[in-house]
Amino acid sequence: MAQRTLARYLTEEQRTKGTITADLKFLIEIVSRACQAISIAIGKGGLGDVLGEAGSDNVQGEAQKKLDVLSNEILLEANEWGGHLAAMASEEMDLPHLVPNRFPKGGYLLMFDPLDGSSNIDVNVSIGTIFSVLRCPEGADLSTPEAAEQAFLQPGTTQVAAGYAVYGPTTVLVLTVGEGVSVFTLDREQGQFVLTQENVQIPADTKEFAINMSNQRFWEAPVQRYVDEMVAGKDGPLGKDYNMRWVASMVADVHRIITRGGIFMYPLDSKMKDKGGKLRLMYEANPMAFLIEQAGGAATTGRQRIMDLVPTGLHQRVPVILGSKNEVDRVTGYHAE
Ligand code: AHM
Ligand code: MG
Repeated sequence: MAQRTLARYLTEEQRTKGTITADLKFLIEIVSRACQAISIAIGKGGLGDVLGEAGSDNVQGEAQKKLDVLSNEILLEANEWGGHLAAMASEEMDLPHLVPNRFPKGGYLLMFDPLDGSSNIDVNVSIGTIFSVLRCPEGADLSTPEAAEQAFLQPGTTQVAAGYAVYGPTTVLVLTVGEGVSVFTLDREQGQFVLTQENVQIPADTKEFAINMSNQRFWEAPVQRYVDEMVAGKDGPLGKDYNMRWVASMVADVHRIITRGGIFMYPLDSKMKDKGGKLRLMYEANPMAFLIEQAGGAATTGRQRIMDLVPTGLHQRVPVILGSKNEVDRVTGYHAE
């Protein structure tokens, strides 16, 4: 059987399921091309002028790395001319980026975290790109970037596609268009993403958890209880030994869960309570929740399904608990008690 490149896969899906429009297909292909370009830039490492600080801060007051800025530019430039988008929004930009007037406009909105896992860039650990696609509402005001923000504030359930790329030992692209989850691996010789796994299913049970343990003293009681129970292992109430992993790149931690199950938590904690959490709803939590649910897992804030949240701001932060269904249900249940 012929290799199923991403382009071929999308065309076949378009023909058989009708869920993918020509514009959405084009959009996903363009994003994948941008991810290839980012992968090449990252691969230069110390040989290119790509590592280190950019000398600027993003809207959330975080220092931007050169690769954060470069990845953002690559995604913007790749996507703005094609006629498939109404606007884009990014972790690295305060306000939405409108499609310049000299280019045609389309019906989709694209959001991204251009380079997730910034603290891992300079130490040669896996990092990635996360993206989410929405339909632009009819009659949305796109006259100014300020006005355009409103069009993006839709719950995660309205996403038409979501995915991430992980730049690790291999570069993979993981995608959902709402019909399950597929994994593509970058064939560097061909310069193409090739389908390597379809219908990904996350096991409902797991013995592996991911959380930044250094925040333990700041967590709420339900998370304290759950982690205590896991750490107690075979002798505790859960009756099994657990293993812990924390890459500190959400893309890499989520990819491990997509591959072999597990639970990932960046819960609410007392030191960031006023911010709402650490991770961003629109371009981190929602796309990952969509992928995880499409692979049979669950994603909540501890109190609510992530994709049901009605957003109030482009850069809104939320607590995130996602992964193997039975474990996510357990800790979400502890919050309800
Ligand atoms: P970033 O988008 O600025 O890279 O921040 C998000 C990252 C996630 O990828 C990761 O799960 C988390 O922050 C790690 O946080 P910590 O450094 O507290 O462990
Ligand atoms: Mg991020």
